[in-house]
Formats: sequence, structure tokens, C-alpha cells
Amino acid sequence: MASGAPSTHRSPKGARPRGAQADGPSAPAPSGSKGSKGAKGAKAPRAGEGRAKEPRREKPRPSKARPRSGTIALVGRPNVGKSTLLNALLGARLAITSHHPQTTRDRIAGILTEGATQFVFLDTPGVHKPKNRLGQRMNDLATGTAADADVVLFIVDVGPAAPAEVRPDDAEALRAVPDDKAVVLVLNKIDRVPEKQKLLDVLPTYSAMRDFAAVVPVSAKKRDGTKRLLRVIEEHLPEGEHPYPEDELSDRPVRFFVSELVREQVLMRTRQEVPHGVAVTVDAYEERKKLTHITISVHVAKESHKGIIIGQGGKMLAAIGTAARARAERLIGQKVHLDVRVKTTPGWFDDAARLVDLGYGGEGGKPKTKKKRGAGEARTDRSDES
Ligand SMILES: Nc1nc2c(ncn2[C@@H]2O[C@H](COP(=O)(O)OP(=O)(O)OP(=O)(O)O)[C@@H](O)[C@H]2O)c(=O)[nH]1
Ligand SMILES: [Mg+2]
Repeated sequence: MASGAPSTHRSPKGARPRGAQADGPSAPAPSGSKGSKGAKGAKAPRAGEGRAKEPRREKPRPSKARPRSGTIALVGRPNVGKSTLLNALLGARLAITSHHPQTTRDRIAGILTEGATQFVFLDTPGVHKPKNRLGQRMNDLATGTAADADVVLFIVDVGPAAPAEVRPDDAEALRAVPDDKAVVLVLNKIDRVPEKQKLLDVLPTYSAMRDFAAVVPVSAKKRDGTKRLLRVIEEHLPEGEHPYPEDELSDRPVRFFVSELVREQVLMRTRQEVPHGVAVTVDAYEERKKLTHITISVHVAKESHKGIIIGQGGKMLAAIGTAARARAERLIGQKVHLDVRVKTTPGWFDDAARLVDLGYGGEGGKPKTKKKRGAGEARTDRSDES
């Protein structure tokens, strides 16, 4: 089942949620092209409403601190909780999560600005043994994101029995992280470890693999340990101007998140090979005064899967549409008319051209690079303005 990541009202770039509700997805937004065919409007979500204004810092820091900014890749094998952690760190339900492995298929930037520091988190697909072109692209995105980032959070799942040995697939995923990176080992799902003492036993196991910059135990689901993790990351971020406005939550457009909300409903409601064979595109996106009209296609890899998604008498498709629409309305802050169609696109995940059509081409959402301050270049803080 899709897990309930922490939710807030920060919304993707450009989306200004009105009437923020307690469990609404937040809206951010990066650059990707997924589902963009024929879609108009729908910029990326922004922070700025609701929780975005809540104080997040544990202790106040000097306002004249030099600006820091950097990219932080969340990397690990599938299902360890990368996307749940992204949402917890942002305080916003940005990325979809589910108990199915390979839920995340793209790089998704989540931006958090706290005082002088801007964190640009990059959620990535889980590193796994690829079975098709889509899987290979997902791995490439994870590896490429780790290679380009300033800091890597390498996430492992330690619940319910803290492991005495490193899982081979964790070790394999860690090989995707270049040696010269500052890597923070994040031990996730500690809420599932009844004997916390066992976590200490895990340390030598993982430390033998690599010289980690720090080891931080967290529960992404309970948002336990995330503040400490932010402070640890901050120490490793370089000085530099913030590449994004401070209220921006992501660089993906709202329509990307709408397509993900529909895919999340499919993940929640279907099993076995069906969720893995589904792609979602936005065919039309039209903002009107009081209503946003969105036309979505759910692409299935096999004709037999079409019937499963539609369900008896169309019940399944109706349920998917109703639930996704409710979330989309919270995201956009406006009434939404959501038209969901199902199409069979055989073997799309192994077809290079179809992958591009379905939004899985290129490099995914590539984060902006920060403007680094050169020697002698003016600072932009208040002391220079006076
Ligand atoms: N108990 C517990 N469950 C968690 C925690 N973090 C994540 N989960 C659950 O683990 C499952 C996978 O979470 P995701 O965030 O989708 O994992 P992921 O690493 O992004 O997975 P992929 O996108 O498939 O690579 C979901 O069912 C989450 O609810 C945690 O701290 N504690
Ligand atoms: Mg994920």
C-alpha cells in the first residue's frame, strides 16, 4: 500500500494551494518533461503556505551566516525509504511512496531553504538489477545523481532485526557511489527495531564497507532523527548562493506530480506485475478560472492489464480517478476535473522511443547548478547593502 508520507501544504513550483488542508500533498516543481505533452500551465509547486512557514530549525542561527547550498542525493536499494525520507526532510508530501520496489522512476528534486542554507535533495530510483531499459535508465539516474551531488545520503533499512551482515544488494548499491563523495550512512526504519542497542552492533558491519562522513539513525516514517540529519548534511554543504527562490519546493511542474498521484493510486490498488508495467502521462492540462481540466493516460504493457485497471463495471478506474483527483485538488488548490483513460502500449519499458514519449527519456529533472561566489565577488547579505 502506498504509505502515508508526511504531508504539508507546501506545493510544487507555481502552485499556490488555497485552503490548505491537513493532509494535502505539497507542491514543489523541477524541470522534467514527464507528462508534458500537450499540457499547458501547471508550473512547479512552491512553499510559502501552511507548514512551509513553520519554524524548522532546532536552534536559531545567525542571520548573517554565509549562504550555503548544495545537492544531496538520496541513494540506496529499492524500498529502503528514500522517498519517505525526502518527504520527511522537506516536511512535504512530494514524492510518492509505496511498499512496491521501484516506486520512484525519476530523479525528483525537493528544495528546503532554512535561513542561510538551501538544501537541494535529489530522490533517486532504487539501485537494482535491471530487467529492461527502464530499469537501466533508473539505475543510471541514481548513479549519475550520486556522482554529481555534493553529499550522498546512503540509506539502508535496518528493521526489524538490525542486520549482522551488510546485505549484498546494499553493498551493490553502494558501489554506485563514487569513492570521493561525502557519504552519510542513514540507518532507516529504526521504529521497527525494538532493541535500539542492536543499532550499535550494526555500525562495524557498515563501517567496514566505507569511511562514512557520519552515521545517522532515523525513522523517516515517524520523522525521528531528521533534524539531526539536516544539521549533519549542512556541515558538508559548500558555501554558495541559493539557486532557487526560498519558497520553491521542487523544480518539477505540477502536472508531473499529478501524473505521479495517479500512478500512486495504481500502485496502491494493483499487484504483482501490473504496477511495474504502468506509466502515466498528462495529455492535456488546462487551468480555467474555477476548475483545472486534466486529461491523463494510464499506459499498460499488456491488454490483460487494461481490464484489471478498469475493473468490473469500471469500478477500479473510478476509484483511482476519485482518489487521485482529491489529492490533485489539494495540490493545486482548486477544483479539478480529471479524465483518466487507459491505453495499451505493449512492452513500452523496453522501447527507447516509447520511453521518451512516456517521459522517461533524457536525464530526468536536472537540478540547477548554484552560482558559486568567486574570489572578491560581492556578498548579497545585508552587511553589503548598507
Ligand atoms: N516502519 C517504517 N517504514 C518505512 C520507513 N520509511 C519508509 N517506510 C516504508 O517503506 C516502504 C518503502 O518506502 P519508499 O519511501 O517508497 O522507499 P524507496 O526507497 O523510495 O523505494 P523505491 O522508490 O522503490 O526505490 C513504504 O511502505 C514506506 O512506508 C520508516 O522509517 N519506518
Ligand atoms: Mg522512492
